[in-house]
Amino acid sequence: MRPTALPRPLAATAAVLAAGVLAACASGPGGAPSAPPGRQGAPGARGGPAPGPTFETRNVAPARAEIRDAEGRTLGQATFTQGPFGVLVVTELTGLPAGVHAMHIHDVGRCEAPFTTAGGHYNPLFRQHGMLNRAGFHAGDLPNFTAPATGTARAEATSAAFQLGAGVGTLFDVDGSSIIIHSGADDYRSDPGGNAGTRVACGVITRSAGADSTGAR
Ligand SMILES: [Cu+2]
Repeated sequence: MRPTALPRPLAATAAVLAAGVLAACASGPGGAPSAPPGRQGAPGARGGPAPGPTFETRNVAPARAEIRDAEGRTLGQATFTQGPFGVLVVTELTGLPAGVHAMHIHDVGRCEAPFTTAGGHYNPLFRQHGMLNRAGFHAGDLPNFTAPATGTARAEATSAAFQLGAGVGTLFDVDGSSIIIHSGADDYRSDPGGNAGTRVACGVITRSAGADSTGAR
């Protein structure tokens, strides 16, 4: 299916909007967001028109991936929800080695250990890897997250660089897409993989039950 136009966020640099749960959140007394004096925004900005939605959400079903390690054990799942400004990705995993792990969307929806069948990072615009790379980034780039020594790792991120609907950046192109967890952290710079180590777990991204299988909206 051919896109009719390049969605604006795919050309933007600020695609990954939010990092994992362990990211610090600057806040002032009482938990209110703090801002330096005089930096609260341009005069008249408050109350101005909000930017319109970028993505169609009507009839765009959520998606999920069951994430398994190389021995076939299920570690958890990721869910994908299309919002008007990007996709919310929520991942919950147990049994990962403690520490910081990279997480990416990979190009092919096939997860046969050692997961090379998933291909490289999802990169429909042929960029280099990394949010900190001036020649970047891959649409499939996502923030690192931290797994605790015991218990469940939960990561939340949003991205406007891919979408669940039809068009440029759809996760449901002809060969599908997968989500991969790596043994180490992404350095956000090194092309093509972020120096993130081996692929420790993988899940094929599928539309949730009852969804329109064509991706049409
Ligand atoms: Cu990866």
